[in-house]
Amino acid sequence: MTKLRALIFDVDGTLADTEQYGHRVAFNRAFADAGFDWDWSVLLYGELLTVAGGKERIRFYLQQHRPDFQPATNLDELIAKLHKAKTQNYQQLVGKRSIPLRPGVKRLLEEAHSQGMRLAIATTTALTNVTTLLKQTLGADSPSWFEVIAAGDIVPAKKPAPDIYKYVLQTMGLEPQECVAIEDSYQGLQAALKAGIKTVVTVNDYTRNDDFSGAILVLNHLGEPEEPFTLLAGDAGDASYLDMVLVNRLCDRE
Ligand code: XBP
Ligand code: MG
Repeated sequence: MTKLRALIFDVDGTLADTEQYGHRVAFNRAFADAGFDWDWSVLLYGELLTVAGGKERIRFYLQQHRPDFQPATNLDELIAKLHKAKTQNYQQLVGKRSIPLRPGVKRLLEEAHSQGMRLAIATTTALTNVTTLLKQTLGADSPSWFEVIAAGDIVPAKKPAPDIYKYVLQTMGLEPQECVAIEDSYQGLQAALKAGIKTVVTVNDYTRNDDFSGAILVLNHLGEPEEPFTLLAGDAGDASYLDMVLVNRLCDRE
């Protein structure tokens, strides 16, 4: 039996549905402002999400969908410029409080924080995107609830590589079996599993058909007392929402 010492959260798609309503919209605005007619539809963005990281995603799009595109300047510089503009657009969108947290996220984070549970974030997106979302949804001091916010280019290999999770474990001085991760996608699950961390998955519209083999629990969302989750895989006992009692129970399982 291993004692739970930390909860590690993914951000995009897990804390909030930021992909469809935040990142995708921010990319499209950056493209239009730069004079490109590239429009990432909701459907196309689902395909592009197989590549984690905004800069990596733009490069993948050009290779797959605009093979004849000839940049006027250096391609790396163009991608960096577009991504910078996209990050600014994203800040504006999230700053307007237009993207709410998913069911159960605020409740679970507040419960964990009030119990003194160690918390961390392991995400592919830029640090500034994470802190803006946290402040807007959980309050100005909420970034300080997290001992480590591991984000963006802090590790060279993004999810599904395990590097971002290994970075969190190393920084916090924890063994993987002492932690539980919360993820929403195949790429995120693979990253956590390859780091040896038990993972709860909450699916969303972009990820509900992903392969979640190896997850300890798969839910439609974390659930609330008045809004029970739907169990998609795993054993949640008689629970109808994910609270610290259930997370501790999951961690105990070998
Ligand atoms: C989600 C991602 C990110 C964002 C874009 O990361 O794949 O690439 O879509 O972020 P996670 P940037 O689920 O790990 O939070 O443009 O800032 O790279
Ligand atoms: Mg995610």
